[in-house]
Parts: sequence; C-alpha cells; structure tokens
Amino acid sequence: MRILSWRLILALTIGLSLVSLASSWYEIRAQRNALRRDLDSKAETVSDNLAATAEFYLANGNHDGLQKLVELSGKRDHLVGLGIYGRDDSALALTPGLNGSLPVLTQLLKNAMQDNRDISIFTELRFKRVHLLAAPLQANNKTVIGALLVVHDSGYIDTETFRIWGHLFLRMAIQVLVIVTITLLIIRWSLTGPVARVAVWMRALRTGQDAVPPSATDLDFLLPLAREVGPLAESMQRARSAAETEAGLRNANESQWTAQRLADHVRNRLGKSNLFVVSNREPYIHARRDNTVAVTVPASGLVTALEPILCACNGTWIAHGSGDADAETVDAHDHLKVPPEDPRYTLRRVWLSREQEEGYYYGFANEGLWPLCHIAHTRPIFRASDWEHYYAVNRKFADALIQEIGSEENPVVLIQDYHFALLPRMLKDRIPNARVAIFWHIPWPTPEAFEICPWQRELLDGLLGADLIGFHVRAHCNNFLNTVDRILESRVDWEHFSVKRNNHFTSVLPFPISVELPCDIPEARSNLSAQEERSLLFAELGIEATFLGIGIDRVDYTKGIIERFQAVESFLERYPGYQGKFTFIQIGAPSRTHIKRYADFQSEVEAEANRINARFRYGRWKPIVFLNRQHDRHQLEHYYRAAHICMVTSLHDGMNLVAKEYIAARQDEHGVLILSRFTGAARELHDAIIVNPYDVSATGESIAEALKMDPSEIVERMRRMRRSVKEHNIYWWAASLIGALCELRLDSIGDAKSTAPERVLVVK
Ligand code: GDG
Repeated sequence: MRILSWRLILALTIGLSLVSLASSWYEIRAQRNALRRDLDSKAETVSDNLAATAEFYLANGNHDGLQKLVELSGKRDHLVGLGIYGRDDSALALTPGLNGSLPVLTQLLKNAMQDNRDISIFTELRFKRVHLLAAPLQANNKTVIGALLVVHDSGYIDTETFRIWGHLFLRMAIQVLVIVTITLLIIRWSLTGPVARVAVWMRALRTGQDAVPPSATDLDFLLPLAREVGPLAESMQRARSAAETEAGLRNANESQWTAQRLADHVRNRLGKSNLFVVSNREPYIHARRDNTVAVTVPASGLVTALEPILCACNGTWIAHGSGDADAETVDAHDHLKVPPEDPRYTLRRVWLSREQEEGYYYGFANEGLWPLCHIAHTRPIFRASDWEHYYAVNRKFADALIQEIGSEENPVVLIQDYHFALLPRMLKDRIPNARVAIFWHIPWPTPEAFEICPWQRELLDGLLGADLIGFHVRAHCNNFLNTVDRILESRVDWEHFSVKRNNHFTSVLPFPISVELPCDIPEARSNLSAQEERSLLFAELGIEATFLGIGIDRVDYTKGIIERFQAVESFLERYPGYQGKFTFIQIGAPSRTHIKRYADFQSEVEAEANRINARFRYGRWKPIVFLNRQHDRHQLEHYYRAAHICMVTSLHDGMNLVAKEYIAARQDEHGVLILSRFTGAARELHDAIIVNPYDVSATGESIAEALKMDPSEIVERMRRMRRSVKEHNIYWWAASLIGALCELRLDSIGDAKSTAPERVLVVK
C-alpha cells in the first residue's frame, strides 16, 4: 500500500505540475503580450502628440523649439527619453541622458525614414530592457524631413511577468498539495481501511475464530472478492474440522465415518464407474426473490449424505426442477454444475407439467403410496389418471437417466424413494449392465395391506428391476419379501434376503439412515447452556415456564401430533403440579398442503392445541405452543439443545430423523427422548422411553417419567444413544448402501454367491 501511495503521489505531482505549468505559460504569455501592446500604444500616443509640433519646428529649422519640446514632453511614466533627428540621422534635440548616437538607434531611425512608417522594437540598451519607437516626420508635401525617437523602459514588463510566475507557482504548489492530501485520505478511507478490515476478517476465518464480516460499505468494491472468501473459508473450516475429526479418531483408534472417509471409500468402490443419483427433490433450488435469484439447499439428510459422494466422483444427480428460477440457471442440456460455490458434480433437472406434478407427486405418490405404506388409518386414494402420470413421469426420468448415462459401460445408479418404484425396471430393461439400487425411505406394509393397491404387480415388478432394494429396518424387508412371495411369481431366498424373478436377482437389505453429528458441523456449535437456550426461547415466545418439551415435524397425519398433544393434556391432568411449569412447543412445518387431507389435518392440529390451551392456560403460561411454519436448520438446533424432552410419537415411520437429530444435538449429554415404538428409530435407540402413541395416557405418564428421571440416568442413556448415532451416522449409511451395491455380483445373488452379508451391512 505504501508503494502504491508513493506512486500515486509522484504521478499526481508530475501530472498536476505539467498541466499547471502549461496553462500558466499560456496565461503569462498572454499577459506579457498585453503589457507589450500597451507600451507600444503608449509610445504611439507620445509620438502622435509630438509629431505635428516637431514637424512644424523642424520645417522652420527651430532647433530650440525642438529641444524645449523634447524636454517638456520627456517626463512621463517609464519614458526614458525622446529624440528628434534630421534627414541625415543627426540628433537635433535629445532629452538629457539619452545617448542618441547608438548604432541600434541610428539604424532604426534610418529604416523608419526610408520606409516612411513607424517602427518599434523591444531591445536592450546598456543592459536595460527598453522599447524603441522611431516615427518619420514629414513636411507639408509629405516628404520625410526627419524622425522622432521615443524610448520607454520595458523592464517593468519582465518584473510583472516574474511576479505573475511567482503567484502561479505558489498556487500550483497549494493545488498539488491539496489534491495529493485528498487522494491519500480517500485511499486511506476507501482502500487501506477496508482492506485492513477485510484482512482481519479473513485472518479470523482462517484461524477459525468468531469472525464478523466487514460492513457492506467496507466491502463495496471488494464485493466480488468477499463473495469468494465466504465459501472459501467455509470449505477451509470444513476441511479443518474433517481433518481434526479424522486425527481425533485415529488417536482414539475409532472408525467413525466422515464425509472425507465416505468420499474415499466410494471412489475406491466405484473404480471407473460413474455414479448417478435420482430423487424427486433436487439438492439446489433456484427461486426468484424480488429481482434476484436465490439458491437454497433443502434441509435434508439426503443432500448431506449424498453430496460428498457425488463431489468425490464427479457424479450426476437427476431431480425434478421445482424452483421458479430453475429453468433460467441451467444450460441447453438442462445441466448445472453444483455446489454453486465450488462446482464438483452435475445436477440434471427434469421438468414436469403442473398436471404431471399433481398426478405423480401429490396424487399417486402422496395420496396413494404414502397412506398405503403407513398404517395411520388414512385411506389411500388410487386414481387411474394419477397412475398414468406416475408411469409417465417414471418413464421421463428413465429417459433422462439413459441420456445422462450415454455410452457409460458400468454405471452405478442410486434411486431414492417411493416416487420411482417403476424406474429400476425401466432402466434395467434398457441398460442391463447398470448396477441399480433403490432406497425406500418409508415403511413397507404387510402383504394384506399392500394388496389393496390396484397396481400392486406393476409396482413390485418395477422395484424388482433393481439389483438392490434398501429399507430402514429388517421388518420392512420382511414385509416386502412376504408381499413379493404372495403376489408375484418368483423365488424368495430367505437365507440371502433376495428374490429371483425371470433370472434376475434382487437383494433386499436394511440400511438404517441416520444424521450428521453437529459436532462435525462448526456452525452448529453453541456456547450457551441448555438453561440459557431455554430462557432465550421462552423470552422470544413471550412465555413463562420452567420445563420444555418439543416436537419437530412436517405437519403430517403419520407423525402422531394430535396424540402427542393429548398426551400432554393427560399429563397435566394427572400431575397438576406441572401446570404453569411445563410447556410443549410443536414446530410444524407445513407440508403437502395442496392435498385436502393435509390441509384438514393442519386445522385439526391447530384446533386441538387451542382446545387444550383454553382448558389450562393462565397468565403468561400455556401448555402448548404450535409454531406452524418452516424454521431454518440453525433455529431447530436451538430447540433441540434447549428441550428437557423431545417427543417423537409417529403412528408409523420408516426411521424418523428428528429422534436422531435430537440426540446428535445434545453435546451436553442431557435430555430425554420419548419415542414411538412404530418408528424405525425405536429399533436402535433402546435408551429412549419407548411408547405406544395410541395409548395417550401411557405417553402422558412417560412425560412425568422423563421429568423425574435421575440426572445420572439421563446422562447414561443419552451417552449410549449418542455413541450409537455417532457410530452409525449418515456417512456410514451411504457407505453401506453404495458399498453393498458395488459388491453385488450381478445376477448371482440367488445362487448364494452374494458378497453382501446376511444382516445389516456394516462397512469398516
Ligand atoms: C422420510 C420418512 C425417514 C422438520 N421441520 C423442519 C425441518 N424438519 C426436518 C427434520 C428432519 C426432517 O425434516 C424430517 O425427517 P423425518 O425422518 O422425521 O421424516 P420424513 O420427512 O417423513 O422423511 C422417514 C426419512 O424419510 C429419511 O429416510 O426417516 O421415516 O418418512 O430432518 O429436522 N427442517 C427445517 N425446518 C423445519 O421447520 N429446516
């Protein structure tokens, strides 16, 4: 910066001086010429005034008259002398002190007389700057009879010129000084200061300290740089945190799965094959906000788990482009390189019409398959038109997938969820060499329940196109195999958990999904205690209470939200001492509100909360707070860390990530989890208080049990659950799933040659 300042000072000084000098030179030259013209006309006036009288005396030979004339007229400003000469150049009258015989004068007079015109010059006489005017004198007949010489001192013109130069130099120096000072101040305010503050910010980011980004004014012209610095710092912090975790694990001799380990593992397993992921929900959504396009990452464990793999092997993720600015951000092939701040893999967007989305997503998937697979006593609705859309959209995704795979010889394809039951078969029929897995995130019902679906055979056949079908728990695998056994002509191999149909083998295995532990996520760390977090939340919500229970769900009829409220009611009835002390906060993110059953359910939840509140509330306390809006990830972490109890009372749930997120957030090893026995999570988290959500009073009793639990027991239980989630985290899930898929020997599973272990696949 110092060199820049010096360069700037030098350049400004030279530039400004040159400009000032040039303009001053012109100005001074003009002034000097004006003074000269002025002196010239003064000499002309003197000559004009004397000419007539001098001609008269000269014509009459009156030399005394001539002498008197020059002496009388010779006393004026700057006039040095006057002289009158005859035709032969002889001096006839001279003012005293004027040496009239100097050659320069006689030559001038001669020329004036010869040419019969006035001649003036600026010259030097005896080291003095003078102005000379020689004017011819004429007789009546216009013949030249002599000449008049007027001599002025012109030295004052030089003096004046020097004075002006002096002024101009002073002005120029002040100008240069002022401009250089202002420039240096601007550099300091707008450049040196902001750059220093940005450097402090970057240093804080680099060293992992709390860093407050500089203000928008500071970042003004550094904005393009700042845009890069944020993501860069984030990647660095993640890398550092990953390295620390890895090092910690190595020291502790633990084999915890991290994003980095997963990426390495998958790269090894895939070898030269490329990975393709298909899901309905895309990992990055571009949406229009005011006049700008904002990119959001949907809060989903799936993105967390699959992104490191795709980044590591430069894979392709195919998903429905659902954002209103999605189409503007893709290239001509509907491709987009993501993550936006560090593009590592390709997102291929598939476009659906409104009718297709209605029929395939809201209709068949969410009004048909969702209630079919969840035993929650909501009747599935199967419309032929929805089925047609479901089929057409699966076909559309198959076409897109085949296009992306191109000439790839051994692609590895991971399909997500119940939106794509037909896709494995559609793909395998066209690319038999592809390794295809589908992971079913929701439960699989009993054969009797599944049998009510009019397209049961088509769905099973579509799924069995895959080489591997994953569920969260063994019970869902069993239900699936029983369903296949009962409905399709096929051979179920219970020993290896596989199905042979038309000479193709499908392995059916459990892969319990999980979460990332927040201690691996720098921004999820908190310095506040649970008590402080609670006080903050109560103050924010304007509530007075001591004990806090929470529930976090999409507002979905499978999540048992109403039963949960009723359990709170039952608890307060049985334990009135907790009235005024225990508050239950339910975060309910609106979900699928297009569907009537969901819209109705939202009103039912609200009405139930109002009913219970009206019964118990007083002062600034109320038993239930229903926050019916989407919260960001960061806010959820506060609730998890603040709550004495987290209630997960799903009527039926594939896994339930909220239960695991609560455990992951409790770095303080406090908090009690109340967990429905009908969740997949209940198979792993034995230290939760396991409840039957339909038994409202027993669930109410479990709240009392949780609040009265001995602190040492709370810590012991939480510690064990955290160990389980830590060991079987989201990266472990992804590694197990992809590992199993890559290890399958295609079309040989049924002959007991599968390399997949019989029980839950644990990758070490
Ligand atoms: C299906 C299966 C299976 C909730 N509200 C907000 C919010 N959430 C997040 C939670 C959690 C996720 O949504 C919900 O996950 P769940 O597992 O509870 O349930 P489903 O959405 O039904 O998912 C389920 C899962 O797939 C994974 O395989 O476990 O059984 O049904 O992560 O934190 N997230 C944000 N704001 C909210 O308001 N950001």
